[in-house]
Amino acid sequence: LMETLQACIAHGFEGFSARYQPIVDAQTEELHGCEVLMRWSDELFPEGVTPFEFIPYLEESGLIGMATSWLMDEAFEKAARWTAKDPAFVMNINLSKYVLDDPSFKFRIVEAAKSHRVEPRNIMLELTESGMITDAADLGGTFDFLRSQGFGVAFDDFGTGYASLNLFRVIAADELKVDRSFLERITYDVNDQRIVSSIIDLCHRMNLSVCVEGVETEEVLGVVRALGADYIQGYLYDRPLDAAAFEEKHLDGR
Ligand code: G
Ligand code: G
Ligand code: G
Ligand code: MN
Ligand code: NA
Repeated sequence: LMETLQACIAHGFEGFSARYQPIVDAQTEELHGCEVLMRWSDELFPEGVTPFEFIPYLEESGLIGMATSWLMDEAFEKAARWTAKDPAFVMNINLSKYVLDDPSFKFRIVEAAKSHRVEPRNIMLELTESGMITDAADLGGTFDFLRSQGFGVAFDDFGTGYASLNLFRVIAADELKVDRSFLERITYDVNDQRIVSSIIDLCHRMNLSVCVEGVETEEVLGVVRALGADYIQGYLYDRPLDAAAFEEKHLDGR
């Protein structure tokens, strides 16, 4: 796997692609933006390789920075087009903690936005909670810089890792994404409802908006909406789509 990944990257990111999943406003169900997700396929692995399998390889080998940089160019070009149609459109992109180990990567983000003529306020940088445990204080400085440039910052997969509430003290953020595991029993488990409700209240008190991920049914939508979620992402609206399909289905007529 590692060798094939390396070869594909050396050949201009062969087999790499971007998928875009809509994020909607919880109250109006109108389009708010999207999350861009990396995909990779190769004929040597006919069953497909999920990001859960190949991203750790990219991280361990130090190739994640190059791959993320490639994805940014791919995605920011689309973001420029989509924000022209809808100025409030926000594109979320995932940053592994490892890409930020490279102190120059933050400048690459600024440069990518400039060269594609995307306003930083239309970009939300997602950092997975598990990536924040070790160097939260260092990351705080990096994210302060990115926020000072106008980018939004989101805590991703919240609730699954080992991060403590200290996170809220050392990293200033704009959004929190509740991990989809909290939705599995949310329609009947009062405990899970209270947890999600409390996360939402905490965020609102700290001036963060809340995106709930993994909403698959109207029933779950009803519950998370009642609990006060701001944004919804999930198969109820759509799966991650290629750019052309996303644009046609979700931005047509804008
Ligand atoms: O798209 P999917 O749900 O299968 O993604 C699985 C995991 O891979 C998610 O945790 C997601 O955050 C991660 N992922 C997808 N694209 C990227 C990316 O470009 N960079 C990083 N670091 N993680 C990504
Ligand atoms: O308006 P301001 O920039 O302060 O808000 C930042 C984010 O925090 C907004 O995206 C908004 O969704 C969220 N927010 C803050 N307080 C509340 C609240 O009481 N209710 C809701 N629904 N969202 C809030
Ligand atoms: O970056 P993050 O770990 O949040 O990645 C989101 C992942 O969740 C994506 O890989 C996407 O494919 C997946 N996903 C998005 N919506 C749903 C959903 O409604 N159900 C399930 N099972 N997965 C989802
Ligand atoms: Mn994410
Ligand atoms: Na997540």
